[in-house]
Amino acid sequence: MAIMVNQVGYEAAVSHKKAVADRPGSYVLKNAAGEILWQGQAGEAVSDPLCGETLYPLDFGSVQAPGKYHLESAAGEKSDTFTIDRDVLAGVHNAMIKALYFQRCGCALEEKYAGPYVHAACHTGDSEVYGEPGHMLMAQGGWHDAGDYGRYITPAAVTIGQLLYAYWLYTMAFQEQLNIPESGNGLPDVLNECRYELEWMLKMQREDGGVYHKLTAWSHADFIMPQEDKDLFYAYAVSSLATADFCACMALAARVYRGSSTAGKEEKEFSLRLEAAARRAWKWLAENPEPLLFTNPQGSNTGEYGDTTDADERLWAAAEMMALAAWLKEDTREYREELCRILDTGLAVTDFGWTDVAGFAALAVLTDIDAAKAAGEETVQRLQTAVLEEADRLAALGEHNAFGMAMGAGDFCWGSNMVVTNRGILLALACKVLEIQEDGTAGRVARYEEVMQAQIDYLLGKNITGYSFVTGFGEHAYRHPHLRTTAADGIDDPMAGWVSGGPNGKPGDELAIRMIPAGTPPMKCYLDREECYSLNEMTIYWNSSAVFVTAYLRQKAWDREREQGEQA
Ligand code: 9MR
Ligand code: ZN
Repeated sequence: MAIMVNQVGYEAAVSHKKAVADRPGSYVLKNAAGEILWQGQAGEAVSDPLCGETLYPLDFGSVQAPGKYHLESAAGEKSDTFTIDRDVLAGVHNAMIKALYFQRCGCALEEKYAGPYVHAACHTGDSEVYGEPGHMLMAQGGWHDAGDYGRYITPAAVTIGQLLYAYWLYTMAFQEQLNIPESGNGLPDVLNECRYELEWMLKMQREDGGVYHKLTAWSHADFIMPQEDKDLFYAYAVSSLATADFCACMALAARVYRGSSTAGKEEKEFSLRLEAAARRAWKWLAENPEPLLFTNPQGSNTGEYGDTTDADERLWAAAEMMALAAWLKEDTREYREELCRILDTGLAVTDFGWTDVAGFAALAVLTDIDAAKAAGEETVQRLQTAVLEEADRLAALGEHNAFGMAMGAGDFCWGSNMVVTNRGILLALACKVLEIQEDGTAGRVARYEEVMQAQIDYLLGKNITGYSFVTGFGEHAYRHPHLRTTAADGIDDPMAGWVSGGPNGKPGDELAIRMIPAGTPPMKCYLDREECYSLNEMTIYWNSSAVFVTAYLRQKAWDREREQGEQA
């Protein structure tokens, strides 16, 4: 790919419209009729450490007219086509949420909602508590985690956390109906879809409050449809990781479902169930202060989602319990003490992945006035400082590569696309902090937003592979996710809206190891091959992370339009 663009497109009113080319010289922007709307020189050469090429940035931010365009070099090389329009991210944003519906387990997918991607109800049987033969658990439901059919608490909690915060902060971006079974019931569909997962999570809690780490078979199924997978599923050991994430997630959901402007009697009842579950989990955590981590039993190959510490999970739980208690005007002391105790150990509070969830504690405290009051000024300042320092570090990374993105060469790990979008979440939170501080430096917000835009541009095609990393979106969207249903359903195209894990500098599957020569620059370590689970799987939490960032960008574009309207 000689000219790399965001293949979905650029928001008309936003001035960050950038591409990258591999040749210097002059370029034009043409519409479908061949008319030239912009002409300019590529910027100075950048020796890019992420992909190992010398590249030349293009900036056509002055073009605002809606339309379908491509970029063209003097030698006649063309980019993929893309759109410039208002709310250009709407389609991909909604598809990334709707994709979760296709992961629903325990129910049939009907043509009305699923189009051609129908299947009969899957995994309808009871599961056995691992190590307790005959002790059965009725834990049907939830979303398949990824390309496999397992369901795991810690990534589930992160997915729900990202979606609920995105909804809570950028509600306008969640107004469209998604054609899921609950659509039209008065509740935003993102809350309907999340409820499907939350109902399953509730079933994973033991009577004493502890939460089973995961529900999977002993080994991953072959590439078969889910209803054909008849393996026995096990509920594996209770862990403090799962219990703390569960606690946080339930406390947050209790607040969001009850506090949502559309909440009716049913949502209130649901919220009370979530709250009770959160309290039981909290009690378990208090009674079990030692880390209870998780490792797979020998010989089992389903996901582990292991961790070396549960401090960040306990921190998130304390923050959400504190926020909930503050919202209910209850005593928050117990939660604040735990929050401060863990913060005092000096752990970082800027990540939003399943290994490190501490960033969610910062989200909880910094996005809610009552929670901030409960935390106290000192803690608020400490969290704000940490968030802004990290945002500055990320923004600075953008100055050292041709894509303007907050990535270093070492950041391209398994699921690197989540690193890309989770950094977008951190930058969004930093913008919120600046807004609260009423920091007059609008330039700082603009800089963070520019980097957020670069993260999304990358995801949608402005990268060295030339692929858009979201199925169904872009002229060259990847088409072969490591996803069992897609592999087995006999349909050519995968369903739209799945974010690929993306380039992985340390490939971890057989085919990728064989095909990618050692020393390949990290952004080039990608293959659009179904077999490559370490490069091209999809997961619920890679989608939710991207949804957060598209929600921010959509909402900001509207805010800007409104401000401009008011000024006019
Ligand atoms: O997303 C996970 C990635 O960060 C890890 O490096 C990898 C290996 O442990 O596991 C990934 O998670 C997989 C999970 O274990 C099972 N479901 C599919 C997930 C995505 O590949
Ligand atoms: Zn299933």
